[in-house]
Amino acid sequence: MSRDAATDRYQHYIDGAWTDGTGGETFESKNPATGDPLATFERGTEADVDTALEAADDAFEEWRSLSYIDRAEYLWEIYHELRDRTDELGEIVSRECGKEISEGRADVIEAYHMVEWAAANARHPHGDVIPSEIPSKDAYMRRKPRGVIGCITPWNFPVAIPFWHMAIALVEGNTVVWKPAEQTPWCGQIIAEMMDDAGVPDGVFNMVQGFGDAGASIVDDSRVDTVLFTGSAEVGHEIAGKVGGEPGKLAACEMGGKNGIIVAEDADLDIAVHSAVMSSFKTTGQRCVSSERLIVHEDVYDEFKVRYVEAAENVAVGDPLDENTFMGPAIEPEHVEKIHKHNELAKKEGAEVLVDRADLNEGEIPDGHANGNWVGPFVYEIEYDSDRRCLQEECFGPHVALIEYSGGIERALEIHNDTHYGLAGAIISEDYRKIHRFRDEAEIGLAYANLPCIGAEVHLPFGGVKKSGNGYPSAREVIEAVTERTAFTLNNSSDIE
Ligand code: TXE
Repeated sequence: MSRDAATDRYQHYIDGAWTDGTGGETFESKNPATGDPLATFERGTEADVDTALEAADDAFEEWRSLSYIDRAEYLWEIYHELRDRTDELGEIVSRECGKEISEGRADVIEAYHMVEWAAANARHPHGDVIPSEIPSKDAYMRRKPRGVIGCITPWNFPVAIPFWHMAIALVEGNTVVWKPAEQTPWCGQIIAEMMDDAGVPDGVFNMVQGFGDAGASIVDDSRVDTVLFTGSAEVGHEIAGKVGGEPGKLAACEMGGKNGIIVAEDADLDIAVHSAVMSSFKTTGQRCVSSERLIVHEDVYDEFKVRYVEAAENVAVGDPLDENTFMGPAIEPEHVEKIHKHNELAKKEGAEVLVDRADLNEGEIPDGHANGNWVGPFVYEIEYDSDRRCLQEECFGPHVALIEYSGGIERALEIHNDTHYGLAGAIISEDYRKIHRFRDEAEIGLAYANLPCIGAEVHLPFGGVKKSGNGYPSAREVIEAVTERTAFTLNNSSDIE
């Protein structure tokens, strides 16, 4: 049973069993749109992580000895479950992390795309046959699982990102200890129930609920062979630093960005406004690929500004369960405070405010939702200056700067690349030469042209450069982080060398 009926707490899932933690402490998951508690969860400790790691370590040899196809069978079960329950789970995502309902469903859809890709991959060749320098020799590369994978995930894609981490890791023959984000333990609970229902063997998948201290216990343990992390740059850099000092251990960390969209002088402004609105306000700006800098050529600046401002004034903020809502609440009260601080910082640094719905307009908060974490669009124009913190620091909210540029694509790229981050960016242009220069010279891992800068396809790499990424914990590139490579050479002749 997943919930202790006597205490009404949801438990950890360790070694194939639902279990109370050792610490005796609990925490609540809350609905960001109402502030209402949703459920109570055990708070994991170092001792709970230790038990989970022991189970994962013990289960590894047997799990790795199964064929890829047999391991994938468990994931096919989960794939069908995710597909069949998309509407129900999408609503849970929406209720627990405040995403618009369509985005809640999209989170589940992305999860089953990942599971499908990972499970189908079991039927693909694993490794490379490589011609040897000597004709009588065969040479090839084989992949092997690394062992125990520690997965630490954020709240903003509470179903998709865990599967981005875990689906490939499991099919490749690794075992997993996962800590969901403390803001979205209910989604964690449901994923653990699916693993249990699918009959994943004991110890192969383990979930410990809790906070950063439980995450740190996973990172610090020598039984963990790879850490997969998605979250803040602060924590990601700390993890990469710690793991970097341990030979044989790997960390793949995907962090945030200060993403930009370039609107060139030849842009189709319908595409430009649509892309900018989608990239800055969907999921309340709380995506690692959300765009907070719009870099617009002087020839189209005034028209773009008028149209974008009008769109931002009209973005429908409201109950995430209402299909007409474009933008729901922020994740938690502390995050609303953080967003306000970023808005204030921009003002202090000379921003000309164009839209300030941060406190929302009279009557915008839906009935019965007064205690939600509400915050609306904040748009400003500002002269570009590299030293302005508001143009460098990620807000992770509906906070957007308009920057006018003159000159060619070189100037736009110079501004675009002038941040410590390097996750995602887009160009809106009808000129393929500018688009190709952007593709080649933008210092980012995810580049979009004539599209909102928000898409992810699981069979493409997903990750960043500079401060945004250190390895790829997401989508297909996870294979590199969860497998070892053996270069094998066989002598087919009887010659002795
Ligand atoms: O992230 P954290 P938070 C960014 C965004 C946001 C900020 C903070 O800027 O405002 O991060 O979000 C676990 N060792 N992104 O607080 O703290 C933690 O329990 C090991 C970008 O949610 O990094 C959670 O499970 N683990 C991002 C996970 O790390 C630790 C999505 C992420 O938490 C830990 C989310 C530690 N010392 C936030 N401390 C994106 N790329 O989309 C915390 N954790």
